[in-house]
Amino acid sequence: RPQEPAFMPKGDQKKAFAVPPEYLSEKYKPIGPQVTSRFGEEASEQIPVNRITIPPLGEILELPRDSNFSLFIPKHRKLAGRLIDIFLGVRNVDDLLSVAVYARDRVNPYLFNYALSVALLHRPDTQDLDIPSIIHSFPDKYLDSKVFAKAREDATVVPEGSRLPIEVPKDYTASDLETEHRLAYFREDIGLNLHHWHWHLVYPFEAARSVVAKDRRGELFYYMHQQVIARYNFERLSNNLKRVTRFLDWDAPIDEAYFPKLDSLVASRAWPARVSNQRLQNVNREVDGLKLDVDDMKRWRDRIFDAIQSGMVRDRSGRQIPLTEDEGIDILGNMVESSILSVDRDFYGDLHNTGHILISYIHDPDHRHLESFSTIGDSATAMRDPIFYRWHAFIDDLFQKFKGTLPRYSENQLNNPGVTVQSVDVDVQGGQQNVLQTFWQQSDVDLSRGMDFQPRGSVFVRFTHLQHRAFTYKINVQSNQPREGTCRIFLAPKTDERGNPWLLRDQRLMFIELDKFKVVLKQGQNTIMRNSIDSSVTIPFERTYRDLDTSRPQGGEQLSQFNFCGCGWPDNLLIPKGTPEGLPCQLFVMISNIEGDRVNQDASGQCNDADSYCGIKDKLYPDRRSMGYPFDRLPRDGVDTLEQFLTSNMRVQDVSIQFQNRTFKPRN
Ligand code: CUO
Repeated sequence: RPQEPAFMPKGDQKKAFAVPPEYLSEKYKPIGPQVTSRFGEEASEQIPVNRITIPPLGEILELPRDSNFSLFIPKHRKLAGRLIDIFLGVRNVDDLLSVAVYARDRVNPYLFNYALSVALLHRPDTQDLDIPSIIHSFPDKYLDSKVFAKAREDATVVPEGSRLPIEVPKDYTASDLETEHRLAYFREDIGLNLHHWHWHLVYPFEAARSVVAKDRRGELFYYMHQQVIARYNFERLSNNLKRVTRFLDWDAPIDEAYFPKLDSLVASRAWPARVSNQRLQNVNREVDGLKLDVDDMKRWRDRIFDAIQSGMVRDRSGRQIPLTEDEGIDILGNMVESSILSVDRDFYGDLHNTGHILISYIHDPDHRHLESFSTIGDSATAMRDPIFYRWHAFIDDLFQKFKGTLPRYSENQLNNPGVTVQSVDVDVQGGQQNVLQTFWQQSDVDLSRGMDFQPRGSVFVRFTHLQHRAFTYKINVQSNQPREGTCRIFLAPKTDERGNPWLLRDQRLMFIELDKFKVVLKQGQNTIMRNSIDSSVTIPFERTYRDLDTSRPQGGEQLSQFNFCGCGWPDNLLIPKGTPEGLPCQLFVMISNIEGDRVNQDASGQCNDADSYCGIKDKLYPDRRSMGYPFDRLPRDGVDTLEQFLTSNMRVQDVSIQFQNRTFKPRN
């Protein structure tokens, strides 16, 4: 802190910018030469920065450098929008470099990083630029605050090469007295939080329309977060906890407490905690330009319920728009979140975002204690707090109420005549068939980018996360003619929290997507083999923690889409934890009819490998069906159980997830 300039590639610490003296911020101008030589003397290469007329930064500078920054706060969003416009508006990459260098030391670092990331993601001429992962820029949002003092000490005292990784204990935010702490390994998983940050970076709810209006973004907001809740509930059942309860009564005390034990290196403050039994309060914080009442949220909620019930929403001009089978969920997603695509943001409000804000200021709603927001107020940290899941369970239930009004899929809409899935098995590496295996694994991440060390050099932190053994699906399919199809794979617990068999109307909400891919079938017998690592839901571990991947090519196209490519469920959480005795589960496989699936486009290129939750950059969502199909709607009449739901192109296999309480040391 301050971090290195954002363009500086990893491992190239010998480069420095040759900055025009007037670009230095006011406090550094008098000592300009010393500051520029700070990096300059060690540099083998000077990168020239052109002198251009810098667009006025104006109100962007109103957010102090040492403040926290949140996209949920409209004032902060507006400032980010201004800076993004500036970054998008300059003529070429050289000018972008100039304005970025100029802004870097003047603008709030979080705001700067966010705006530059969005600009690099959307400028046609920066598609081949690589920017640091947020875990490297702001490791303080992802790691126990104790680590940083140790890291600084190590960097000063221990020569590079002799430094040992600093180990973060697996349980550092609470003890087992707190039952919710059983889920900490999931909520605080670094890859999970990186995925969430990237998802919201790729799908901002407010920016230029060309940036926001991505294909089916409202529906994807619903689906990605629905899967978060399904996966969280799966983890809860793995830990002998019942499904998460919706946060419904906004006047009642909130049972869940959360003490994040994160320090903001930028704001030099600890992230606020929430004790048990706090209640939502009206927020009135001049400093953030916020005046929001709990009653506002209640009005918006009631209007949204009315819209769902009547199947109609009204736009700003009072026109009635039907919530159709195909597009209703997209309209509703944008309305509930809300994004600028909402049909009427004044009338339907900003329900989901306001929930994040009110909860995040519960400890200091009128700023009398001069405290900032808590972790749920920032998409990089929101998933750490148990209340996040209660809030999103409520949001998801709104969407499910709407889905409950849609016609059920008929047998005809589900079947794929001529296709029979005969068997499904899972071969687990070095294990028993149909027994998935999970365990703890340790990995190392380099902190040196996000901290200002003298002398410099890598400092590694070792953290513990859930992992599973790689496995392969083996699916036998009979087809009466050559054809294509889409193979959809889901997993759910076999029984509810009491050990009772599910009604499908409940179990359908527990199905987590594991994979989805196109298959080409020949006439007769086919065997489909598919590796877990190729899942359409996940990105590989190396991409989540990018700098661990030493094999990646230096330059060229592969680097280009990092910010988009950073979106994807972390591979290490593909399979829920399970239990030591083996959690009984049902693996569901379906080969759907390609005629209802196909989207006509060329989806080849980079970052098309985690499309289920993230879509594909600059392309249509690659599956025409409703997201979550075939479990996104209530089962047809007369169908109570999964078995009754099955048509010949579907198959269910009993599997179990066995958790081994062992910790494996780092792979490198
Ligand atoms: Cu992702 Cu509430 O939307 O956090």
